[in-house]
Amino acid sequence: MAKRTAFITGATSGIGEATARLLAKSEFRLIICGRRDDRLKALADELSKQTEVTTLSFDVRNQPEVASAISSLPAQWKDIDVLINNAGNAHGMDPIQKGSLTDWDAMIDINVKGLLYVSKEIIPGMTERKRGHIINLGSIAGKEVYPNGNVYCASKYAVDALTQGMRLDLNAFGIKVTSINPGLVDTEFSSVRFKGDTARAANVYKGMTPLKGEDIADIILYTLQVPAHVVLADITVFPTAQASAAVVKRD
Ligand code: NDP
Ligand code: 8X3
Repeated sequence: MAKRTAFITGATSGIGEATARLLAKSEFRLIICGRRDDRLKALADELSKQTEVTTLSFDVRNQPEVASAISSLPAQWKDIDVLINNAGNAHGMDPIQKGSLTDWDAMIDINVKGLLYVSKEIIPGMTERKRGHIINLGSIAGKEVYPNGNVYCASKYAVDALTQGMRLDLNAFGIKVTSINPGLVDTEFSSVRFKGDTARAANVYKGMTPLKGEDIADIILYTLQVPAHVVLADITVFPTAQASAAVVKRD
């Protein structure tokens, strides 16, 4: 069977990188994306021993850059079967009265507008071909607001709304839309959120066993392998030690 083409944003670390590694071993050829070109190239070199891989380096915040990068794909890469909208981060964790405008802009621009800019380029091919699968990385933060989560939570609530909107609007075209909403996953996420403060980042996972990027990659692969008549619409996944956004059992 011909391999499906999967387009993964945020493939330079964490969940996106783990997903690229796992999909490369299965029935997928990959378009991997991120801003850190050195990491993209290294990952492409490694995974191209297993499948066909191409890279696209762009900032999801920059709409003309997104459009030009995706339209630069050669003909043999244009028919994208699977879009994994994974690029995103939290920036800061302050109470609303002390929040930074720069952090707020980053989260809205990357997590919400960036996801839209990428989707805008890829959805028309899917509607034309009347098939495709979009997987959006939401979060438990898009299902429950927690203290000091304010704008990050708002950005992930927006992702949840966009996922539902995509599912409704793309239903007529036979396109599957899935939302994956993890709790705590040990990636570069906390170190980005706390601006390189590695001690503060490590503290997020102290005394408990968090999920790994590979755990989410396993779920993504499963979601992509269910029969054509099945769609996993909305998945929330916690580490066993977590019961809600704010309730975590720690030793
Ligand atoms: P990482 O920080 O490890 O990875 C984030 C990825 O997003 C990187 O590959 C980064 O690539 C990319 N990215 C960030 N900003 C931009 C940008 N402006 N333009 C293009 N790419 C960008 O975090 P995770 O793997 O944990 O996060 C992946 C997704 O999972 C995010 O949407 C996050 O919100 C979500 N999530 C994470 C959870 C967690 O606890 N870790 C839990 C729930 C959801 P580069 O810097 O090279 O551009
Ligand atoms: C990341 C998980 O709990 O830090 O989306 O918001 S959390």
